[in-house]
Amino acid sequence: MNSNSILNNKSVACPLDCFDACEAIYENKKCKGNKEHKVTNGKLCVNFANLLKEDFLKESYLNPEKTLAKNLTADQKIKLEKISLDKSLDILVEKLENTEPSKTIYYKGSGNLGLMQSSPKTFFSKYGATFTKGDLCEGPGSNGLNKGRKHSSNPPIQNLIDSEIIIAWGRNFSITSPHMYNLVKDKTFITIDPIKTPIAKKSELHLQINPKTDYELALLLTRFAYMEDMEDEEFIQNHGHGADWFFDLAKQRPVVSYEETTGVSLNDITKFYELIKGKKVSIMLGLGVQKYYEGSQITRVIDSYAAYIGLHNKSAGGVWYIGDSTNGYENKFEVKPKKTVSLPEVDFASYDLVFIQGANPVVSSPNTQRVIEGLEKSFVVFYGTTLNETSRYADLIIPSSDFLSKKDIRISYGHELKAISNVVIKKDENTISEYELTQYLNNAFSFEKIKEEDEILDYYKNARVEGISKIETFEFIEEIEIDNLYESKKEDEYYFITAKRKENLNSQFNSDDSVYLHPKSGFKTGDKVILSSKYGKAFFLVSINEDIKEDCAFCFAGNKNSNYLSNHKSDEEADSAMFQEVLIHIELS
Ligand SMILES: Nc1nc2c(c(=O)[nH]1)N[C@H]1C(S)=C(S)[C@@H](COP(=O)(O)OP(=O)(O)OC[C@H]3O[C@@H](n4cnc5c(=O)[nH]c(N)nc54)[C@H](O)[C@@H]3O)O[C@H]1N2
Ligand SMILES: Nc1nc2c(c(=O)[nH]1)N[C@H]1C(S)=C(S)[C@@H](COP(=O)(O)OP(=O)(O)OC[C@H]3O[C@@H](n4cnc5c(=O)[nH]c(N)nc54)[C@H](O)[C@@H]3O)O[C@H]1N2
Ligand code: SF4
Ligand SMILES: [Mo]
Repeated sequence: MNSNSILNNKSVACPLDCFDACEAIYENKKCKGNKEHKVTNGKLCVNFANLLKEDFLKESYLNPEKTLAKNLTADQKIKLEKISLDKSLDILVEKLENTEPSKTIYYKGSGNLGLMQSSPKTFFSKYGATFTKGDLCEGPGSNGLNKGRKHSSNPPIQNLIDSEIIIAWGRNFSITSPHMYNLVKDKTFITIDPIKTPIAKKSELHLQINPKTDYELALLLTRFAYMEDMEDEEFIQNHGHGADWFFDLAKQRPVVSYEETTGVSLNDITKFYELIKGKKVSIMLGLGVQKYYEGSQITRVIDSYAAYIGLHNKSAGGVWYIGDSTNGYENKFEVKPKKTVSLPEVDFASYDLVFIQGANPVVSSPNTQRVIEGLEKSFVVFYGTTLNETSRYADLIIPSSDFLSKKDIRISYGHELKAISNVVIKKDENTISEYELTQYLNNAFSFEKIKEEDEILDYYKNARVEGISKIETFEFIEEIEIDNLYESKKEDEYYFITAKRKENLNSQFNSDDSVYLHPKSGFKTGDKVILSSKYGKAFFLVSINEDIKEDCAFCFAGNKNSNYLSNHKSDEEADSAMFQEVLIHIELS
């Protein structure tokens, strides 16, 4: 807990969806990174700077022709109808009153990760709206961790700082958590990734694995761990269930057979053990391993490997993922929605009223064509801080107050420090915060009000959460059933990889819309191509890059066209997206 920030009423939490959850200090009309916040360590990043430059929404609009684009031309602007905030709220209430509640969908994204973003849930649940379940992000992986050890919390940040070797496994560590990386940048790194990412280039060893073969690599590593006498008997005896079964899985195939399927040489596995043997090891696990149908199983195999070599419950090292940041806290926004649908599978067309908060599904959700067709067929309310590709399809646009003018608190999915947000700029009277909107709607429907904002925030500020990463019992995975993409992939098909980019935060800020291919693809930089999959197709400009694995096509997350290709079905267990469970074709356009 960062006690300094509680006293300092000029602190501001970065609201962006990022592991670091930094805290800034607002002084003389400027934000500076808080030096007292251990992870922020006095620095902010390019995305925070982008956020400060945003053209925040200050007006409500009706959009009769659904033509409100991000960069409005003069012509388009004329078609928009500016209305007062009061009018927009009246329309919202009237729409809610005249819609059968279960035909209203409450769709919340992760444009702002402050806890107060959850307050509208309390209204929509009492009202009876359909909610989403699962996510576009970490769902399968969290589910896999939960199945093995009943939680998905990260160890304390000090464990990372005290480790000697850090394995970035399907995680773009230096880009997606730049401040956490800064705390440990002088350690020895190993990277497991099909792409030569910046962290791969800084690593002692890069295992350039074939996509969706991480569970095979984990089994191979388990085999070697046994040969190296590295199993942690103490942990297995005291906390483990099914370690023998798990080891049997690892023994089922000849060791050499893994070389071809994973693309990792046995030589490199030997090097891997030379590096980690006798060392304090951390695994920074990322989204990359689990963007697949069996993402939960894959993650659980990796975590079982980590348990086998004894990374859990130690005073240094451990396994980090997108941690469950709310673990150990009471939920002040507890809701029991009557009806839920899986987030990636939402069919907007089947709702009469769509309420979108803090999200940009036209870019972020899989199967863009399907998303757009759905939005065109229903009445869409967009509640956000900026216009985006989704607000173009909104009938009603309601501006949310920006992060500098509403109170909030962030707890992080990367570490245990909190960041507190105070009101440092007076809010624009034409905007409304999530908390205010909730109270307004509760009032309009004569529902019970939620607690005072300060009371909610004080609870989160003062609550102390400790010892949540301890693993009491560990259930090793005992059975694996995974369909390999390499078995269905035809010669002329590509794996489709997407990963985050330094200069943008998911769909926020400017995107890079190219497709990156290896020189051996035969395409040239500047070629115009059509990428197609079972789910859709789109045009891209090619950029040739040696860092991409040969049979992979790579796009940065936030690319405006990439989700035309992705699979909108849910993964096997977590109602979540599986962006990479797809194979694609490329042709010149
Ligand atoms: N700058 C910046 N930071 C961000 C974000 C951002 O948009 N921009 N987004 C934030 C959000 S919402 C999240 S959830 C986190 C996510 O943070 P990360 O987990 O780091 O997410 P990705 O960038 O998707 O990184 C996934 C990595 O996995 C690799 N990969 C892909 N397929 C496979 C595979 O089959 N096996 C293996 N081993 N690797 C694979 C990719 O090449 C990529 O390097 O980052 C957060 N931080
Ligand atoms: N192909 C592919 N697709 C992906 C990913 C990938 O790796 N590959 N990554 C996925 C991941 S990990 C994630 S987390 C999702 C993220 O996808 P989304 O949940 O759609 O998040 P953002 O793109 O950040 O959407 C942000 C929108 O939220 C609004 N917003 C910002 N701040 C506030 C606020 O304070 N209040 C309100 N009401 N609105 C606000 C802004 O208008 C902004 O346009 O994308 C997913 N999509
Ligand atoms: S590193 Fe992440 S949390 Fe920190 S300022 Fe940048 S976007 Fe915000
Ligand atoms: Mo995410």
